[in-house]
This record gives sequence, C-alpha cells and structure tokens, in this order.
Amino acid sequence: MADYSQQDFLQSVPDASELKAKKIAVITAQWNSEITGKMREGALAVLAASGVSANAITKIKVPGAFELSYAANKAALDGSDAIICLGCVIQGETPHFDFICAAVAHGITQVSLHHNIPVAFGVLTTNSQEQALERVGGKHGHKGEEAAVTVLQLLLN
Ligand code: DLZ
Repeated sequence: MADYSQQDFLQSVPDASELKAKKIAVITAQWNSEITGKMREGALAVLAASGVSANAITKIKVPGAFELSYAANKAALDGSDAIICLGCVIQGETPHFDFICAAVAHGITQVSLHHNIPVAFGVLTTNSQEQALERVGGKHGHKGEEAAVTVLQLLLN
C-alpha cells in the first residue's frame, strides 16, 4: 500500500485528526468477491493510515453492485459523513453489465447529491477478471485505496 499517512493532502492539513470522528461507511458488493475483498482491505487500510477511528467505520456487505445505491442511501440516512462504495462488474454475455453499471453510477451520484456527503464510486467495470486484478494492486493501481483517498480528500476540503 502507498503510505497514505504521508500523502500531500494530509500533510497540508494542520490537524488531520478531525478525520478521527468522521463516520464512514464502507459498502462492499459480494459479486466477484475475490476482487471486492481486496478493494475493501485496501480502503480500510487507507482509512486506518489516515487516522480514522476503527469504531467510526461501518462495514456493510450487499449481494451485488446493483444494491450499492440502496445501501448507501440507508447509510446516509443513518448518519454517515461519507461513504465508500466498492464493487466489481465484469462484462458477460448478457446486457446485465450495461444495466448494472448505469444504475449504480446514477444511484451513487443521487445519494451523494441528495444527502450532500462524499460518496466514492469504487466500482470496477472491466472486460475480464484479469483486468480487474490489475486494478487491485497490479499495474493499474489499487482502486479500493483510491476510493478511500477520494472521500478523505473531500472530507478535508
Ligand atoms: C446479475 C449480476 C451480474 C450478471 N453480474 C454482476 C457483476 O459482474 N457484478 C456485480 O456486482 N453484480 C452482478 N450481478 C448482480 C447484480 O448486481 C444484483 O445483485 C442482482 O441483479 C440482484 O439485484
């Protein structure tokens, strides 16, 4: 993992301990769980490295990416200050891919705007599992870690 406690955005904040009390929900879809599990681990590691208190983090699992919007809306209603949505949709033989990707992108945006809180779109949309693996610690970075960095940046703005 990159050393997120040393990131410029945290260094530039006089007192990053304000993150400590922030209630953050990490919602993870279970489809393609070998990928989404790694995304979750990365996101949680970033939150820990950045000083977010472990008991301020709510971990939620949903069946698939389609359910992320519902769970994010519920987490917002329950008082989360920020939400990290994690999922992995892999292109298959059915039109499901397009429906799910469009629905979850739209749904997560709506939750963020309606509740006026940061909601990260940590949802991989790839053609293959190989491409997904390249994005959880491979040559294309770690999208779980990046989703956590995104909400921290927005909380500190
Ligand atoms: C049905 C489905 C399919 C075909 N593919 C995926 C996928 O690649 N990634 C994912 O997170 N979920 C998938 N799902 C499940 C849907 O997200 C949803 O859980 C079901 O359609 C039930 O609402």
